[in-house]
Amino acid sequence: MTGANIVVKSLESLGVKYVFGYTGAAILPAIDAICQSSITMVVNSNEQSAAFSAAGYSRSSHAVGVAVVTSGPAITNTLTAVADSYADSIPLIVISGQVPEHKIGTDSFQHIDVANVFGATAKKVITIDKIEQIESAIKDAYYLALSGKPGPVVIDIPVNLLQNESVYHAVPVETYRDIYAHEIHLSDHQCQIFFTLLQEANRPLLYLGGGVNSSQGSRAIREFNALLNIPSVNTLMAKGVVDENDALCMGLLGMFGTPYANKIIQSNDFFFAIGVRWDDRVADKVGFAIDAKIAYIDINPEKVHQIRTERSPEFSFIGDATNALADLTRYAKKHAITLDIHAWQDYATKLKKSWPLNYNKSSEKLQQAEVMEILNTLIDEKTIITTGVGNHQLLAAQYLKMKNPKQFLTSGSFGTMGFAMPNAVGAYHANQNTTILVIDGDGSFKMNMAELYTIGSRGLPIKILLLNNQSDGMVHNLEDVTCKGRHSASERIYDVIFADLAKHCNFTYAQRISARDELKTSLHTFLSTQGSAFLEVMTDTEEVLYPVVRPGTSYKDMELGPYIKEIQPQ
Ligand SMILES: Cc1ncc(C[n+]2csc(CCOP(=O)(O)OP(=O)(O)O)c2C)c(N)n1
Ligand SMILES: [Mg+2]
Repeated sequence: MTGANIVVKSLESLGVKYVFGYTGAAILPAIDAICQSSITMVVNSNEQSAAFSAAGYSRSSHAVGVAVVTSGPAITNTLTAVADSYADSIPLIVISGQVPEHKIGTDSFQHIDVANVFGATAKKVITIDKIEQIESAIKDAYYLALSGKPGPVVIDIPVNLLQNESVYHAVPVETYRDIYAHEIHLSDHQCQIFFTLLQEANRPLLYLGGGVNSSQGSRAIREFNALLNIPSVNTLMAKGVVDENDALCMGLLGMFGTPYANKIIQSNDFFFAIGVRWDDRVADKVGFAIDAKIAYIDINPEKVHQIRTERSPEFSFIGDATNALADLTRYAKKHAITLDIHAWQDYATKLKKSWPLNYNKSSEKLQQAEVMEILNTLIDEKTIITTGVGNHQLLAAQYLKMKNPKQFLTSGSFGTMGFAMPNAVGAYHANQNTTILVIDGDGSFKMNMAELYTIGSRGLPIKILLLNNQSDGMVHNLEDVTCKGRHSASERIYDVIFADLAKHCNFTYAQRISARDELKTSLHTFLSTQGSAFLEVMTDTEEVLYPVVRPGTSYKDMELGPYIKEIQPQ
């Protein structure tokens, strides 16, 4: 069998149903074989989008998304999506065709040294130099990508090896899976130390991260907290890990976190961080003077060592957060552990009610925040959301209360504009009976606008909500503060009706609106359209995103803006 067919057989044995990619000479044998197999190839409009679609498949499921691209500019096009996945710990496989082996090192057409270029952005780069390696490399890459701190694996295969003949050994995939299947648990002694610290605390707070953003992780934290009812804050990567409608869930923490999350962190005395990497947009603001004891669980040894050095946690554990939480829950049940923190729970509940999000309600122009507020009442609890990067992203994170894990897909660490549409394509293929809703800004949308073609031409029933403030709003806001209001390169003076592009790309529903009285009904029609739908909402260029905790300042310096105020809860 050819190397190309070994690639296909290996992917099929791993249960891969879709690959996302783009063709070219060096990958052609593999793509030819894929298109004759049980695997469906989804052709994106460029390779960054293909890799993002594969990542969206992983972000919204338990499987690993696969992208297949050719050499040179094609594989370098995936670099941003690979780096994005690495930064957010997302499993991903990118397979690239390479120039034939005899041309490597000859300054050949479309050659790039993949191992060197991707060395710092991938969890692993595998350069295939023997056809016999292909089967084991692909099967191992799948489980390596998922294991420990998940991440992207790039497999580079010279085209002559895809064309040559070899033997497919059909090694059971479990052989590779089991390599990574070791479990580490908390001992009873460690559980006892943890609960002694927790019971000494009066104001404990959970700090939840992407490491628990899975069905098992979410179940584990919910079972743990069903016993203890500890207020929580979460990172962007952990939206929906606990039900955000819950009175004790304070939601997004950080530079643009909710008022109540950024307030509660100022008075906790036991900070239990789970599956987080202490992003500077969250943790720098805590500073080293946080007046709380710290407990930390994470699977990434490097991160735990860093935090042990920098923050001297009273308790820390390197291991899978799901297992550790299950151990703690078992111990708590066995020893009938309860917490006497009623005053703190009441404080948290009241804080959430007293400091609601708010925005400029007297403007004639629609506000992005207002769209989010209405949208939150219209989306069903299974809807999967992808976002761009900017004000619309953070407003979505603040206003949309997610009930379940893996529902809010966003570029957390890397902040990559252009993320939303291609990730939605991947999320759709992994969740075909679920509403997939893209929330994009006009700047972010433009970056991978060609995915309108992918979605429209394939008739994918994806809903795209474009919040068009005719600017790079987040930067526009920053310029008001740091550039004396000079708006350099952040306004879109030339108006294109993006909804018309969607119409031309065969969308079932495509509208632009700017009037308040159209908003609710348009959102409703848009969301209930059977096929692909595009709603462009024109919003206020001058809208400012609040709250904000500016770089170099701390949570006590949070600026709430002119509209967020304390109210008397009913
Ligand atoms: C690929 C990339 N380029 C540039 C940036 C810097 N950046 C962050 S937010 C932003 C503005 C985003 O504009 P838009 O998508 O319209 O969102 P808005 O803030 O207007 O809601 C820019 C330019 C980035 N994050 N990613
Ligand atoms: Mg914008």
